[in-house]
Amino acid sequence: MSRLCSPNRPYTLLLLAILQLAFVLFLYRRSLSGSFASFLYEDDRGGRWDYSKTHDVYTNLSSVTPSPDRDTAAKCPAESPLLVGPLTISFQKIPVMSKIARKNPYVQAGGRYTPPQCKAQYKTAILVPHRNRELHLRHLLYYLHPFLQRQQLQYAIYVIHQTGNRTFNRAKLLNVGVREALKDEDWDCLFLHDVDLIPENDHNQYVCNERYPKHVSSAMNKFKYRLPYRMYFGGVSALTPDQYLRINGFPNTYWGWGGEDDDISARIYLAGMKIIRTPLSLGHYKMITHNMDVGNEKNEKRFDMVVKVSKSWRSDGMNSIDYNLLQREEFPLYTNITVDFGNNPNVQEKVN
Ligand code: BGN
Repeated sequence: MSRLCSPNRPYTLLLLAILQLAFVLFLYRRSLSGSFASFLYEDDRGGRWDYSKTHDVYTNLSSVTPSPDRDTAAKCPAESPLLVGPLTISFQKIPVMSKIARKNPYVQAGGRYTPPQCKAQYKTAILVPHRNRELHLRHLLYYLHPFLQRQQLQYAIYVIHQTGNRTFNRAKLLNVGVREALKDEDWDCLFLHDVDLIPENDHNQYVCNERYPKHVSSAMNKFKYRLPYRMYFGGVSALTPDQYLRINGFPNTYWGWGGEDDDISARIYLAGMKIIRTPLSLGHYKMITHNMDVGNEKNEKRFDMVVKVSKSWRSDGMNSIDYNLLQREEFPLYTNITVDFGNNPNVQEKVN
């Protein structure tokens, strides 16, 4: 048995593949009346990118100057002329917040931005669940602000911070972020973004697909720039507020690592939609390597929970969320939303 479990054994891989297949079939059996769950790739627009030739993430931004009359400025073009393609990304130096703010002079309090030279055609809110990852957050802000400005979007970055020592709950933090962000602005698109993932190509537009929820981080270096499995929906995803509400948001009951993204993926099909993905050539992301977080241990209940999603999704989500908002602060580079999910690490929430 121990030989079988060795990760190098071909039997183990075969067994994992069979388990994966059984899991996916089981998960989607109700929603798809027998047919196999499928997803779509967004139009590639012929892109084959050479990631060996990269550009500085701040390229072209010094040429951006405010239009003399903002009210009469023309609409921004459908594709920004500022885009450069693959970006140079390194995690060796950790930029300090004041330096990032200096490099992004047009970013306003709360991490908000409106293009100074043209009228944005699109409004995107970026929501980042967070706890104890300050260094990762600095990397993310350093890369994401210029990335989004080159796309000529109106945007804001929200960091939703879980206080206290209860087990981390990524999906519930995102529900909180969505509810709070929609109080500020009628956002066209919600980007749900892990703090440790940096986009590698600025043609990966941070806009939603009008028909389907989009999985954006389709090619992460951690998974050798491929999907780890067919229905993967983790990392970075994008939904319109309407799509988000159609799936009743994300589950509130996944405490700890894993499974919540599989629950969300299943919700999309259960609500009668499909997943659309950023093409692999464009959806390149670099992950900042790190150890498992303390307070975000693997959720041992996740397998049991995921198979019950067809029963739980209508009652566990945006319509059942309950939280104690402690603070909303407008920092120079982001809006910080601090939320308290309780303080007892030994008490797990009951799963319906
Ligand atoms: C999967 C996890 C995901 C995670 C990916 C990538 C589970 C639940 C299985 C029912 N899913 O295995 O949550 O994003 O790995 O790391 O563990």
